[in-house]
Amino acid sequence: GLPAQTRRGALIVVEGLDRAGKSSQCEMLRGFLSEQGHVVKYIRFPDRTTPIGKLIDSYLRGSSHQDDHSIHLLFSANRWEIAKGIEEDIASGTTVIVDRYSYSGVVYSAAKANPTLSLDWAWQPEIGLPRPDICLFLGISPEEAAKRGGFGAERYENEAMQTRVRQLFQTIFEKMQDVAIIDAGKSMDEVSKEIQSAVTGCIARLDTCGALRKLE
Ligand code: Z5A
Ligand code: MG
Repeated sequence: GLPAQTRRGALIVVEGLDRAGKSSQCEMLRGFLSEQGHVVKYIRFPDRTTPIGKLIDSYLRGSSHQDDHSIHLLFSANRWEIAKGIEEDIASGTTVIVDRYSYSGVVYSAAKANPTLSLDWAWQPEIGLPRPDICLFLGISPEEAAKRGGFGAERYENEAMQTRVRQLFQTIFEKMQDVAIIDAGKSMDEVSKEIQSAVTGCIARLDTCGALRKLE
């Protein structure tokens, strides 16, 4: 007979402000979905392990300088080098959880207020990448974030940058589809429950909505 049709996996992106708990929540979501019988992979951007990722890592730690446009394109290239793998995983039934994605990409670059690096310019190299089935945005007030520790030593971890990042995230998510805005100022378990319910709804709807789409 015909081989059973493999149900595709879901592409789940977790975005948010610094110290909102993205990585903690990605781990918890991975556990939750695995228990439900899903095959799950957890990846994060930047992926600092590839040759391009090593350039990004050195830039973020302040060990090297890069032109604003150049580093922007490297962050995007870091997604493109893994995009095919994501598509193959999804097609073969694996659900992929992604910690930061194109939205961080455009927001942090545009927050630099470089006159030739608009949000619109920044979005162009993202076009054609796998489009998330759902994007969870973890919002947190500066006061709550501060309780989770001071700024780290990396390049973007300062007040001025974070304020612009906050505004820009709001700008892009206001008009976007398939976003769930999550109040990440609550306890770890409360946040996790909200994420689980948004993701469960998304996976239930996937049955009928066909193939993985692309960013446009
Ligand atoms: N960047 C870019 O410019 N362009 C791009 O295309 C991409 C990224 C993809 C590095 O990112 C930088 O790269 C980032 C954006 C830029 N710049 N900044 N700033 P990263 O992903 O490597 O950053 P990170 O090191 O993962 O830090 P983070 O994002 O700030 O953390 P998080 O993942 O959101 O939070 P966490 O590690 O899960 O939790 C932080 C702490 O809070 C930890 O002690 C937890 O135990 C605690 N926590 C978490 N949740 C809670 C709750 N609910 N209550 C109390 N405490 C909590
Ligand atoms: Mg993180």
